[in-house]
Amino acid sequence: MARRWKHAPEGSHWGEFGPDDQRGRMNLVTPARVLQGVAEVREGRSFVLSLPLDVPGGRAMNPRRIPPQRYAVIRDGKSAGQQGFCWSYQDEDPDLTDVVNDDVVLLGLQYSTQWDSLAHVGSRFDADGDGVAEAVFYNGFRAGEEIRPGVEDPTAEARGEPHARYRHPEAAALGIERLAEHGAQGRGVLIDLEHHLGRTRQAVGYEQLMRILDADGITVEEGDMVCLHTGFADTLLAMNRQPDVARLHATGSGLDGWDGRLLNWIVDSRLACLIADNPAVELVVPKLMQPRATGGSLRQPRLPLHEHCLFKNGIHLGELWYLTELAAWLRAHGRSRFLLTAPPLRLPGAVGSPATPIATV
Ligand code: UVW
Repeated sequence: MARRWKHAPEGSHWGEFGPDDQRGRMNLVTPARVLQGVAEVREGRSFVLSLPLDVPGGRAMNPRRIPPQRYAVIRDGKSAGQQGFCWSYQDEDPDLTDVVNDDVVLLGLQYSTQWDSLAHVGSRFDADGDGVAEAVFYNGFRAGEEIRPGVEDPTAEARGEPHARYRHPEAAALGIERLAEHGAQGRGVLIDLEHHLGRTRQAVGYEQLMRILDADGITVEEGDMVCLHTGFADTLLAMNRQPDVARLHATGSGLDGWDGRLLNWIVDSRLACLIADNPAVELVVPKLMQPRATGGSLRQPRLPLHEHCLFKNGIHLGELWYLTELAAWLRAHGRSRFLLTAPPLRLPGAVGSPATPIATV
């Protein structure tokens, strides 16, 4: 396939794994790196790194995202648990003893513990050099072409289902199934920001991160799946599905996406992906934004780390993971590495996915 860009964005590495690559830096998690992860398994003990998927609770934390709504499958007027076994819509066989439960869920795929695919955040960028900025994603895949918006259903809002306005949104490129097909298994490395910084909200830049890595004797190597523990998810979980948004806005650190040295380190360290127990890995604080007025309009991302990772460098982001128990165990045992197994749903075209990641030590 011809290259789909003439200009790559500044600071990007489009084409690093080939012009058609859709896996990004997860390519660095090779079989040899998986074996390094397996070598970290010494106790056979596992930690689940997911929140219950109905946390945070409600829509206060992010009104765009809907909590799971589960429905029982009703067949022939019988609810789940009352139904017998049948393969089709034919009558059930009264001589069979099985009773069956099925259910259906409507769930924002990025409501709780999640992966962001490379189709989640792109940028308005003039990739083909014709002077017109278009919505473009990693490796030049375009919205409206490879990444399709789905079919508009203008009646959705009137029906009280605003989330259904665009039916079957489809990412024909860069969908989350690309990560699932990799397996998302490798060596995890946990950086315990909370241990050093507490749970007060602060933006962590390059200098501070390097001090923490030095203090804890951590080296991030090529292909590592890097997890940042801030304590945010633990505070959220304790709120028991009634999130106190004002308190959460004051809780937990995040990376400073405006720190160029930090962004360079993310690329130069050759880490494979970045994961945090907070909502965005980076700290989204308006006062950190440094608007450049261009003809009266702002030309900058709201989420600079998302732009740098997902759009420019093919680095998947994991958010709202639950890392507290793992962090405590690793510290008590003088360790920071583990085997991480974290496949997303193999749901073709999805731009994000819930996950139930497992750390094994
Ligand atoms: C946005 O809200 C854009 O995304 P995320 O969940 O990745 O922080």
